[in-house]
Amino acid sequence: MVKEVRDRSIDPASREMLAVAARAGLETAWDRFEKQQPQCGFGELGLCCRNCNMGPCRIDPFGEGPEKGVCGATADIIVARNLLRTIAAGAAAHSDHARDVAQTFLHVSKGMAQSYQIKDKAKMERLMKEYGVESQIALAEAIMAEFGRQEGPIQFTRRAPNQRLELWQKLGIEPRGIDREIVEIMHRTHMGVDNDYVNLILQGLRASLADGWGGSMIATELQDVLFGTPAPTMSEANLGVLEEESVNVIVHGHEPLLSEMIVAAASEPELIEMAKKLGATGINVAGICCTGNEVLTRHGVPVAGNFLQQELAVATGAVDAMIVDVQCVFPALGALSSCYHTKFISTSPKAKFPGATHMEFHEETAYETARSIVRAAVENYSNRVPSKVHIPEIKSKCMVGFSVEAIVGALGGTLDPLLGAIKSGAVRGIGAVVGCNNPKVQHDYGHVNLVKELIKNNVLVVTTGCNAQACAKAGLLTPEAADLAGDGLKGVCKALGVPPVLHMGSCVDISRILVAAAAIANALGVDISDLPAAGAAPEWMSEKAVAIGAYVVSSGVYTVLGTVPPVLGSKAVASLLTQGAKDVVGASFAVEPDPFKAALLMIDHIDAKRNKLGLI
Ligand code: XCC
Ligand code: SF4
Repeated sequence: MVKEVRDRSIDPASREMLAVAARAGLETAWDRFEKQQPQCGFGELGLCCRNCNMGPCRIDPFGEGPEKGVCGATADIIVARNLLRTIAAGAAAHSDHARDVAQTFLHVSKGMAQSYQIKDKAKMERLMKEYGVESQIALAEAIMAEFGRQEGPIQFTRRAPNQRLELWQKLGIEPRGIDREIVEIMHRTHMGVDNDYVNLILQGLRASLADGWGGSMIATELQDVLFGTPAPTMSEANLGVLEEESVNVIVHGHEPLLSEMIVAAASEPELIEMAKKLGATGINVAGICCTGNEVLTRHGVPVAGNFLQQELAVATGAVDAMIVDVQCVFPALGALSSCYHTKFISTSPKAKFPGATHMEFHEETAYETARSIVRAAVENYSNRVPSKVHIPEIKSKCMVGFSVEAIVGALGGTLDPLLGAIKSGAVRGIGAVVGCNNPKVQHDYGHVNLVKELIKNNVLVVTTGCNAQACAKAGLLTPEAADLAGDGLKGVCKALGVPPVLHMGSCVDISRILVAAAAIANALGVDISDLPAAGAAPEWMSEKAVAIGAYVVSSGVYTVLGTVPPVLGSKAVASLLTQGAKDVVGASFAVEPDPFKAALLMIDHIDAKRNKLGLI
């Protein structure tokens, strides 16, 4: 049965475009999701294995069919191995992104990547101190070495509280080099290697820590060095940021190495002049997914939408170029773009798509390539079919750019006012709400309702990724949104002039949340797991989200998932993740699809931690 448009999304702009797409007979992720029903039960439970060619094997969850694979692997082993491979893929995605940024930073240090500069020198100098090196090149080399480090911990893990570090050491999960941990997952999940689900999961946690305190943190830090550390900025979000009279260029994907250059090229007078000659008023860049967050938080570039809106943006008929790099890009965009004049441009040698024009992007010639891409977009403006253009007149204002540095700045240079507010109870605790969209959940419903419920209960929310974009669209990222918060949080936000929901960046920037959590824990002299804080991913879908969930929990933060991970085929694994983990890493997962109930779980957890700290 085809769901009504209103059941698919709570976002009015998306509803409007879903109706437009339906009238035009276009297929979207929601339609394809329905065609997949019922989805494979073995897959949902994590019970199928194709790690060798004696298989594929699957375990009967009802205990009537096979209980073991051909090799003898049980449900526990298969579920754990599958989970580990998911973590490996997610950690690899973040970390390979980080590697590209680190490589660019290295080349900038050697004067080889002319399009890029150092934008935050002070931050670079802080990093040099942290690494104990004297030069920019030495810093770049030391960071590059983190990927292949065979022994010894990754430097940024030293930012964690001592109690946390000791715990990781005791458990044997202090991460070594990023590549090493990911390779070790692939080895240990190969047929006939690690067949102890607890031992397997510990390696999953170790690799995830190499992502959170390694790959993701490296990406964040070096992106700040190269492109500037975000500071509070106003912008707008939702499909209504597209402009009927302008050349609309969308950047979608994850790496600011590309989107930064596109933003710069789009402001070049010569290209703007060219657009004007073709009858446009100018060039309008807008973002989708995390590369959108990167240029939003650094330059105030508006956001066209989050993950599930990528097709809806094309369906406006007003996108002259959809420029993508890596991650979260639907291969469906090729066929869809061909129904419009939209030029779908892939840029990464790692990510090609059917139906895309490939304009490969290399750091040595970054700006020139960005220029030709923007030029192609401008030229394409004249191919627009006015009768096919439909832009919903819906957008919201948002205040973004809350890096840790910016938060400390807003607090007057120290965390003390925030600590004071937490101690007094004005701020009951901190909720980190992050993650994707997923057609299993009504679009943005989980995000917006969970966040609203938390702020109503005086929980200060920090957000990244597609949740941040959902919040932006729902108007929750404005100082005025403080009126939706409980009295305590409202007072704090009004005094500081900040929103009750702080946009901290893209998904790799969840590392900023780790840094903030570590700083707060250190200031209070406790472990991260003692903080009145909780995390949530109400609509998560990607493997990256699983890696994130794993490192957040391993760092000591209780985390509520809104969609069910494929682990229920093993009672042992499921209970280790939701119960046992508490005794191991001091935090665990919970699964709660209802955002109102999820908020209650988080608030109960926060209250319990407050009690333990002796705060009322
Ligand atoms: Fe992708 Fe980062 Fe998920 Fe959004 S939140 S759908 S991973 S863009 Ni990362
Ligand atoms: Fe089957 Fe074992 Fe091979 Fe997996 S590793 S496919 S369970 S025989």
